[in-house]
Amino acid sequence: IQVERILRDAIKEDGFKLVFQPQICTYTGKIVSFEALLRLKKHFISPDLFIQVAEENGMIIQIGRWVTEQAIHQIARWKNKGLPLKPIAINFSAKQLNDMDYIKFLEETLKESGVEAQGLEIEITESIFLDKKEETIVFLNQLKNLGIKIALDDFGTGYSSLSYLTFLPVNKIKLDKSLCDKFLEIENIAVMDNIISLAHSLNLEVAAEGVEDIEQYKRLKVAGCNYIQGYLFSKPVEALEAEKIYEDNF
Ligand code: G
Ligand code: G
Ligand code: MN
Ligand code: NA
Repeated sequence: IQVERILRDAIKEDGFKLVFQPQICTYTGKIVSFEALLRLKKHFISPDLFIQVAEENGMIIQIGRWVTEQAIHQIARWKNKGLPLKPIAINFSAKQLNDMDYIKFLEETLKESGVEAQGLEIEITESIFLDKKEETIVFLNQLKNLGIKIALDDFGTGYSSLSYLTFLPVNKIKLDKSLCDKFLEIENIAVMDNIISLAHSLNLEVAAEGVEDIEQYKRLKVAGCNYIQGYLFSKPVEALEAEKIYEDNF
């Protein structure tokens, strides 16, 4: 109930902010994109908790639109400063499928902001296929037709089989931190190699999340992992700091 009140206030009083974590290309060592992560300005409540509450009480619809709009505005600001386009990825909760006009809202916000669809990426998790498989595929195809890239987040934590990847309209998988950590153990390297080759054979790009360790990074690179994201390179940072990293990273 308390979290609910905090969220309600945050919606009314501009109490949210986005922080940005860079994703690095293992081949060039350069930043290719950022993931936007939601924070409460005035409270140290974990997003894991407040997102869950927002999903349960339906506030995620409004919050999800705010995140979408802010991410697009950030892309527009960077674009207007003459910085080269680096997409921003946002997290999309399964509950947001109930937002019937989301696609229209997205299209209009992109248009009003003068941002091309390639500037935005959307991260979904497998849980989105749990109850509404058909609807989800329709939704993902609408995003795809707009030119928005889709990433399957938290890969390796769920129940899904690799065969999912053959029919889902996704462009990228993001290997979950728990999976990447296991790759530090020698006996799991073959598993990592095979997941990455399989993804590549399906024309999917692969990002590794939660990379904190240089050895892990090197192994992921050898395995052909396209991108890494994690504290090794940067934690999620405020927009201005992201912009600084951005400029230093041409
Ligand atoms: O930094 P991290 O603690 O930000 O995020 C914790 C969890 O909250 C992750 O699973 C992340 O995907 C989720 N999350 C962070 N920001 C958002 C958001 O804007 N929307 C949704 N749906 N989930 C988010
Ligand atoms: O959206 P997703 O569920 O993938 O959220 C990513 C989560 O991982 C966020 O909570 C983010 O803050 C966190 N994170 C990003 N990099 C690292 C890292 O290197 N180590 C740890 N422990 N967490 C990370
Ligand atoms: Mn994510
Ligand atoms: Na993840």
